[in-house]
Amino acid sequence: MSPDLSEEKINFYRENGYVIIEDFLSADELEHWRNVVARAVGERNGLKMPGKEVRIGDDDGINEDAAYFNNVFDQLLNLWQTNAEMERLMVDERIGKMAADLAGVDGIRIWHDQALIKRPWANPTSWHLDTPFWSFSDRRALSIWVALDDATLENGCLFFIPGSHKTTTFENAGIGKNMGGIFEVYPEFKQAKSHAAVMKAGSCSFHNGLTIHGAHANMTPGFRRAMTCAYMPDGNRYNGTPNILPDEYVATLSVGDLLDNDKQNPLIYKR
Ligand SMILES: O=C(O)CCC(=O)C(=O)O
Ligand SMILES: [Fe+2]
Repeated sequence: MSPDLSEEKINFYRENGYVIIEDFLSADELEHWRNVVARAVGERNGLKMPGKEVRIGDDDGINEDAAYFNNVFDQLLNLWQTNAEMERLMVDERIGKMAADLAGVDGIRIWHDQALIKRPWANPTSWHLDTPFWSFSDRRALSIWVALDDATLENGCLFFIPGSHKTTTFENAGIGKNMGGIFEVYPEFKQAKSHAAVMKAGSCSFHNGLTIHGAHANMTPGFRRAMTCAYMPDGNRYNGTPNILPDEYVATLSVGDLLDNDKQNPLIYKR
């Protein structure tokens, strides 16, 4: 893994709101990431995130929408908090530097990591924005998405609407059943052409949290595994949305407070 991004990659990201880095991981690194993800996910016994008693598939029976969402992907958050090997992968300063260079910021904190595993025949991930879900509001926030399997048109690769990050706001459509719901929020993109982020295993993409993105259904009997991490530029303040913050931490926060708790949001890179 090299932390140095070319000027061309950075410019592409700024212009389009996403960029693909081919061969981000070497073959050995990919093997290690796959093993760590498998171990970290296995240890959870279906627990989605530390601090909240929600298990994968728990709410399947509640209604049809929950059952649909549960078959978009298995989503396990903040694996870095429950697995030491995952923590080592996620706090890697080299990745922090890449994120900081792309975002054009001086410091990067982990917002949350997540393994996103599309099972065989999984539902599509409807078009959405990320940042509006989060507890801070920063147009520069971004995520890395590392392909642990080849991400193909058949098994559910990501798609982006190039340039959408420049004008979207913090209004969102949920990741529900309506694949194109976001285009009712942003009708100016109804005619936009999407870009399919087909990637080999070990490659990654970075995307701005305000870039409209989604993913295909998995039309194959194989898995489409991804390890992702969302990043908050250092210096952000609480906007009143609890998102994934533990209840005890939220109870101590007022709107406008600095989000600088290293146990929850470690600073992984500082210029
Ligand atoms: O992997 C997917 O299907 C969706 C990923 C996504 O929305 C994200 O990483 O922000
Ligand atoms: Fe997303």
